[in-house]
Amino acid sequence: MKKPSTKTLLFLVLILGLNACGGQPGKTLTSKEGTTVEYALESGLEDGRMVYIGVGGEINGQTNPTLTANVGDTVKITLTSGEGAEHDISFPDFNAHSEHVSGQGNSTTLSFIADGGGSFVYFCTLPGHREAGMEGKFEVTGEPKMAAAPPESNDAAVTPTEPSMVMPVSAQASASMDVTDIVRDPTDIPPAIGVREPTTVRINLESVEVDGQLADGTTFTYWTFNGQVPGPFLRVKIGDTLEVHMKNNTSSTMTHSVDFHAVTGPGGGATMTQTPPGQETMFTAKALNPGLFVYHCATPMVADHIANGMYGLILVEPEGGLEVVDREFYVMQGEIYTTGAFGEQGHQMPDVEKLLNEDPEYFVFNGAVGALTDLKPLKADVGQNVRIFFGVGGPNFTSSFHVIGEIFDRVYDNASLTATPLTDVQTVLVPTGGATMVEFRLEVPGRYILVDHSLSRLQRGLAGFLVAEGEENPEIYSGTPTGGSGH
Ligand SMILES: [Cu+2]
Repeated sequence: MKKPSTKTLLFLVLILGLNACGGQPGKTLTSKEGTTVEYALESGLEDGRMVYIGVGGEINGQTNPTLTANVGDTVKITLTSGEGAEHDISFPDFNAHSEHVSGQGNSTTLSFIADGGGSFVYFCTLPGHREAGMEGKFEVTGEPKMAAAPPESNDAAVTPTEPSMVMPVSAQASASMDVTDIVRDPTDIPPAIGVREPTTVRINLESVEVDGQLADGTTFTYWTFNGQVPGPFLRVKIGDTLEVHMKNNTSSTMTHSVDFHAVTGPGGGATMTQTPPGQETMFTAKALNPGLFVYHCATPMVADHIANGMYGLILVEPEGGLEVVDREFYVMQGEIYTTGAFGEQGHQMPDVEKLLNEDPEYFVFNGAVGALTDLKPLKADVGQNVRIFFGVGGPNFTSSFHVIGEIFDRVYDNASLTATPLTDVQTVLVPTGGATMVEFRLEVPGRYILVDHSLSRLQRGLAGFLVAEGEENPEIYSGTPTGGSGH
């Protein structure tokens, strides 16, 4: 964090001093008598974007209204959280930053002096919010703002994306946080449905923002469905009606929602589930197509919500259900974009710049480094038939899914459960927001490693173990171990 320069301090002292004694703000900073201009803004969602909406006066109802003032004016901004999510407003050229505000109807005010003319911007500094649309213009009429006026004049590196300006308040609480296990157990799958009449299935989702372990000594604030990554594995049958109840935990800072790829209708549910903290929404939809589908949060910036952990799979069983196997596993791949480099210790903040540049620090199965190796490896016995439901949350990277030392006997490519499966496949390509279903029989005991065969990602945390126990099978595999993957 930058230390304030002498000029900054002088500037602040001037403002504070003037305010304290009820003087005329701006008088000593400009040659012109200042007046006070007041604006009220409310945060909201509009056409899938996060925006500021003008309240009252000329800007009433306008989206990201252009705010105006004259040099020397005192500008007073009241920001209200219209939809309940956490926001702020910042005028970086004037070193003016509001407090964070959250909870529907709560407000914060910000006052500063427009100490120079020109065309400027204001925006929300919460990660991703500016990119999602919360940005407007601030026009000041009068003498151009001098280079000497802003305190950062001798440092050209100050930009709106400076980390210190996008650091949410929660970062300060990292030392005392509770760290939760956010890893979804790969065996956490509801039982098969098989043959039954279509019915209405209630689905309860709750978005929860939780500090979890990303890697050894490293934590991250995840945004989750039901507290873990991926979200719960949902299992319904073709013809069922989904009754989706979407709750957003009262402790959330963001609005969240859900888009089901299994749903037919605009938004896949996202248009009916934009849910502010502490509220609940609902929609129903009929499962028309069988398959294995991704669901994810679809609140702007969607990529940000996905990167932070908001994705899961829903299986729509075809008529008659799936063939019975001995073991089923649930695995999803995603990337995480942190301010610190891979392996950096302590609490990590999301990095929107890296997200937009598609430059992740971590690649993970089931939410965290070590999730499916040290913490919750897949386990089965030799002779068993294994099925893996594999999906990619992303948000940006496809997977070349491969199990080292195994061959997929059957691949339900692109998770199509009605097409004839591919047979005898080594590696399967899975798109972001897509899935696959693979099946194979375990013949030889040992440790098989789940990877994305874009293998640099192993170095960024992406690996899982499938441990097969049972009798050696020298007819199929034998020799003297020398090390290497799998042994
Ligand atoms: Cu979300």
